[in-house]
Amino acid sequence: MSNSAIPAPVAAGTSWDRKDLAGHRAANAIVDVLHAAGVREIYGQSCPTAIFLAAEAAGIRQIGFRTENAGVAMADGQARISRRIAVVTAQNGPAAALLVGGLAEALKASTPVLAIVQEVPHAAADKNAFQELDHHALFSGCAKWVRRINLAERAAEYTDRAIRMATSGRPGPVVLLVSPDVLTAPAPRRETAPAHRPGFGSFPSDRFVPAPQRIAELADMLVRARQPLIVAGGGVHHSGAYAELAQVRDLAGAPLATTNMGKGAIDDGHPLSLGVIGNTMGTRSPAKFFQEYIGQADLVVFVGTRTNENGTASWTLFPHEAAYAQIDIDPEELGRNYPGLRLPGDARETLAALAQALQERSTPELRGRAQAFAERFATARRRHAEEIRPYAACDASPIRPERLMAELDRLPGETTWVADASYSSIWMVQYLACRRPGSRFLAPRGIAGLGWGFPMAIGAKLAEPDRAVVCLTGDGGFAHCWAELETARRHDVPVIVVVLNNGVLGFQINAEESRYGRHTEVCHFGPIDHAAIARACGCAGVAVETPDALAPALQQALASRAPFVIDVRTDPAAFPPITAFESQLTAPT
Ligand SMILES: Cc1ncc(C[n+]2csc(CCOP(=O)(O)OP(=O)(O)O)c2C)c(N)n1
Ligand SMILES: [Mg+2]
Repeated sequence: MSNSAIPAPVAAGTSWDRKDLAGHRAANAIVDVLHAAGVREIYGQSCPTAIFLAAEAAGIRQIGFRTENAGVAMADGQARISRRIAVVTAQNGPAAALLVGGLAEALKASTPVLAIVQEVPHAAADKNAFQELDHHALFSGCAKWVRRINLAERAAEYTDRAIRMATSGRPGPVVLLVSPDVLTAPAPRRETAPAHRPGFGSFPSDRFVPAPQRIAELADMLVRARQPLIVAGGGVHHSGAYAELAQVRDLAGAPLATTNMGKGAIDDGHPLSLGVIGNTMGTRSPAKFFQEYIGQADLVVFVGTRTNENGTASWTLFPHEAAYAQIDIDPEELGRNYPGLRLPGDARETLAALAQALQERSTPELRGRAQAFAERFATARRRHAEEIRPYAACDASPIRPERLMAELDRLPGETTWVADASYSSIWMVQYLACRRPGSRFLAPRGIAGLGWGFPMAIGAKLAEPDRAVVCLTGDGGFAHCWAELETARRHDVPVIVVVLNNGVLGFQINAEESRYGRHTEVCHFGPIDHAAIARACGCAGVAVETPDALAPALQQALASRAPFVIDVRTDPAAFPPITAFESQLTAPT
């Protein structure tokens, strides 16, 4: 073989060459579409730089996170609250890899997040360029859709498509891969605004309903049922189906419960509310005394829930003999674990149609059964109140989490609650009451990764700056993301962080004790002063050792203009009412 048959190595040029950004480039084209989708913040670390230079010029603010895994959680929190697409960016390689966990959360929680990830320049591709990685393979398991923009002329088109993919059908995260050479290449100016309808960037983008006979069939099933139960999941929040859900409850005289993700969809004080059900119905849980009703239900209607392990107590909670129906925007979820009547559709519109069908069938007798249920549930509520009282009023130090929750539950005004994974999210959904349907209680319960609660709270506060945002987190989870205190201060995002500082990986201990009767050494931490960490980052912070100091600390936090950390010394022996941990219960301290 002669030398002439071997291709000469191609000089890749260098990525350090000065780029010309004058005129309209692909980066501008992408930013124009983001702007048309209502994006006003992008979570990034100045990379891909051409995007941020274009974004700045378009009035889009960059929120500079400290770590990419926190950045994607911030975008997720913002999307959940605003019900709009949120955008995060990352450099190629290690930074891109740090997006994986957060995108997986968004995939499981059905949140539309757009990740724009830098690629190495085309001329250097597949040559082991610095930090080159196969991003398609990296994101294939944690995103709904992944594409590379190869031509500057198509940058706007791909961005538009990415947003539509994220916000249509079952919402979810999408990834756009783009190299700096494409971003800085000239791109035609498109008239983006007129091409986009007003709802562009918000979700759900299409509110479709099941065929009318399926609706009629469900209405008939509800009328016929002796002991119906409706279980609402996070899809009810995504759809904004609060009023319609309540209307169906009233017309059918049917009790309502929610999953963890559905918390906030129903008024916990309503006589037909059973609260959050699933794997946390043990001693001192508000739903413990509703178990009898749930165990005898003859019809279970799921709305916007993926019927996952925790929400169904490992698929043991609902009776085998009951009839089932499921409303979900994703037909693939229908009948996954509970085959029954399939109702593919948007929760709000489907429930509205169901309400209409029930109106035609409603009788005074049907509406009257609500009264009988309500009396039965009132007894259950009284029994719970008696059971929880000594804990909610407990004056001991270290502080019982139930006492902390009782203090938080008294906070005045509208609050967006956010909790980290682990016990914080269970304390939150079990012991903070929803008084207005549509109140939000966010938690990274898509795949329950530690350390995502606090950054989600930052995103939630940016979505609704005028509303108080309080984040509950364990000390283990908070250690994943302390660094973002500086981000919150720098960008003036005054969230309140309540650390349940029990000095241990609580859940880990109880899980190990349940399974093996003992636990390992690393579940215990050395002492940490979280208030000092807050102050070191320019935030405010106080330590709380005794229950009487909780209310003043909360008042101080609410009045603070800076992010505020309340480091609460909590009882390491306390754990929330996870049914599987009942065997570890001891007498109150
Ligand atoms: C990223 C990640 N790592 C590990 C876990 C496993 N895990 C779940 S809960 C938990 C303990 C959390 O401790 P802490 O945040 O202090 O909360 P506590 O249970 O003590 O209230 C661990 C290690 C996880 N869910 N996510
Ligand atoms: Mg802990």
